[in-house]
Amino acid sequence: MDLADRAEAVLFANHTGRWTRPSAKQYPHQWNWDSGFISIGWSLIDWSRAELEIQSMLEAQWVEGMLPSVHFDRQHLHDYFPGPDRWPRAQQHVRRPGELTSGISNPPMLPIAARLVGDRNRDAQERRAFWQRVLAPLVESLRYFRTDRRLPGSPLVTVVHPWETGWDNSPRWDLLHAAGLRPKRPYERLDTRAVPPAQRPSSRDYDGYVALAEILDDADYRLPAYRARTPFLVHDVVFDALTYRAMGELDHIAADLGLPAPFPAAELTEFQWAFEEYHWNERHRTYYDYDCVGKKQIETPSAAALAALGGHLVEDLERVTGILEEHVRRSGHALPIPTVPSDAPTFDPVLYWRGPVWVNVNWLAVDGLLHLGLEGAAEAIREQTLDRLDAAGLAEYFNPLTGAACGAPEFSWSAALALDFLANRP
Ligand code: 2M8
Repeated sequence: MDLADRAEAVLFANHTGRWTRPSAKQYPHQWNWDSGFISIGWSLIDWSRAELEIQSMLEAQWVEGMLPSVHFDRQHLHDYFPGPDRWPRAQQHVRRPGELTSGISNPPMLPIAARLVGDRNRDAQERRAFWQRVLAPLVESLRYFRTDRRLPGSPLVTVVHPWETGWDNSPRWDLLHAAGLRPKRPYERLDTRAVPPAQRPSSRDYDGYVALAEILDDADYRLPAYRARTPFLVHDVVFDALTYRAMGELDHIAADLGLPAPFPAAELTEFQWAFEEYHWNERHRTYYDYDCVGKKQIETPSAAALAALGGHLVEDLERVTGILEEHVRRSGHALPIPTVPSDAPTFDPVLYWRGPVWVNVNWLAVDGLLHLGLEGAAEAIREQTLDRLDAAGLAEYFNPLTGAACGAPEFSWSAALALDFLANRP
């Protein structure tokens, strides 16, 4: 079977009837940013499933507007840790009775996907009907960041948990280690049953994740109460960049429907200025995350600044080529882009978000480079990513030194984005 057929087969196999699991064994529920990427893949082969993917995620929305990171499947509550019992108060926030969710959000890929999925439907009536159905809840999901996730003096999103960023154990979040948090309730991990422990976060990481979830739940997910007790509050460069893009995409959808812009231009400009102020580092000439507790940038080498190009708010070509060249040089000129440059002391070729190649990171970088007109660089990354997938399979992530598949096999966003890469070849 060729790569496109294999990718389609993965999506069909992981589809539950309501949504698409990231992987059958390791991640048996619906994940928010995964569903964004996955719907982009579906839009190429079965448009109605792309719409269903987005609608199903919207069914997990909170009364405050938040779209949670995980939408649980009741049939698999014993197959994944942490389940909804670790987010008990979260269940009172869910708008639709009966839905079960986590208590944190995820990078807003869903509004971006809604734009791309809509654009792929050539029937203008169907496209508009879809956009009419999803626009209001998607706008609410971004407004939530403004109303419930802002710290005084900054319009950027305050992210409360490494799981919220999607880059769980990235060295970007190692500041959590210093806090030495331990959960109150004992717990048992399930993630190392199917994937080797050397490819998964450490016990110390999990202690921190579970303890932060407890603090969040005790605070009933309200930022002021959480802020008083947590060591972890960040402005994530990828999250902020995608939020900026998401606002613009929803403005585009609203304009198409003849509605006023939900996010006025002044708001986008204010966000862009703050992005520059908090994230740009003149000395290292790159974009870093910002630690809102320690009130300083987190100067950790990673591919985050490249993934952030998918947010379409970095326009300075000199900066972009500098960041890309530096990352590639530090990684022995190998492509696709690893999550951490291979010469960094924190680099580990198989350890999850601490070095391996991830398809979504490369997809975001390619999308951003194309937006800036840097076709040559974009095509090189796209072709190398497709070669990797073709040779090693549609796995969750890859060892950048050997090309070997790591993590869960038959991973949905790897399949979905492979389809998109193939469709976008010149
Ligand atoms: C991973 O995160 C979950 C927790 O949300 C986990 O490790 O169990 C991350 O790779 C995240 O980015 C992804 O959305 C999720 C599902 O694929 O798995």
